[in-house]
Amino acid sequence: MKAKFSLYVMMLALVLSACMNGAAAPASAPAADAPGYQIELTTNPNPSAVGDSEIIMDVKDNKGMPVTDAIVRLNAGMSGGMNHGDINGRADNKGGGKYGTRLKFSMAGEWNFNVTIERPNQPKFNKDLKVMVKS
Ligand SMILES: [Cu+2]
Repeated sequence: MKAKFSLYVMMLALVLSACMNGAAAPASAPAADAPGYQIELTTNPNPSAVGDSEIIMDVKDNKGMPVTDAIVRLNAGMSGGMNHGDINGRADNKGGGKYGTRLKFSMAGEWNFNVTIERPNQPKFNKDLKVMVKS
């Protein structure tokens, strides 16, 4: 009985540490000389809900002008490091500074989007954005 219990605790600890490893993956901070970008992330449906969702990112430069020549990549996961599989990839350039992709929210709660912006002759820019997903 006691042995069984401690085995259970050990397994739980393993699962938890697996989650923590995910959380510890550092969201790289933007380089000091990186240009500022404004990224407005919206979902469709809005408010966000569990299930398939469209993700739209409206990217503007630090003067408020639409950024149309970027490669925008996303890495999405639940805050707190729960593992829901790899959700990452390149968003489609929809024109006019809008970039979009689709994904499936598998669980309600806070999700983190790590957004990377790459442009010709510009330092890579990286930002975390939070989305609250309802059940
Ligand atoms: Cu979760």
